[in-house]
Amino acid sequence: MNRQHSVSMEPFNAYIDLGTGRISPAAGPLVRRRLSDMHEAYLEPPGGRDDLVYEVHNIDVPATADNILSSTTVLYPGTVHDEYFMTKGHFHEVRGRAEIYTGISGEGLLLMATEDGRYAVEEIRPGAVNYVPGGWAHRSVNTGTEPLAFFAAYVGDAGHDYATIEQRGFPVAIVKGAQGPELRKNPRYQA
Ligand code: M6P
Ligand code: ZN
Repeated sequence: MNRQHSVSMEPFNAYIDLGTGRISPAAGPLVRRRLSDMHEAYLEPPGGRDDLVYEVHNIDVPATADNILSSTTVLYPGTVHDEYFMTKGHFHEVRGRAEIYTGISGEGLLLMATEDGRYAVEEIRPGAVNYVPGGWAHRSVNTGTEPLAFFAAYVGDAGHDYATIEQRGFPVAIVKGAQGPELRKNPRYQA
């Protein structure tokens, strides 16, 4: 068979600064999230603070199943009370869509959870590749003292479902303990 696929895009490169995780020149929209964009995500509200928590540097391609969307996230170090700075976290709207992360700089944890309340935690660090299967919500957490940067890639039609996490939360939070990061049950979690 001699099937031809219609070619609609040209190949291109993007460049990640392996020190900072930023993509330059910008290859797509930059998303910045502050504490005021996600105050309900923390176990205890951050009060009047409005720190910049993270930036997402996107590589812009059409959000279709033919494409792979990708971005770097630069998550700054800090805490809200004893809870480490983290991303909002989301399920994919198309629940079966998977995602891959790979660490660039800094150190942190990837918290994942299913809708029926299972959870998993894996480290994010340079050289680690995190595989997030379909059906697992994902949130990254900076447990270090430097910015945490990682690259993420996922099927283009996955979509971000933030509402489910905003309503139910994650089963656990990651907090700063005497010996390092600890898991704490989220009393507001709704399975
Ligand atoms: C990763 C990917 C992105 C996501 C970003 C920030 O780079 O999963 O899709 O946007 O982290 O996380 P969130 O969208 O949950 O704020
Ligand atoms: Zn995702």
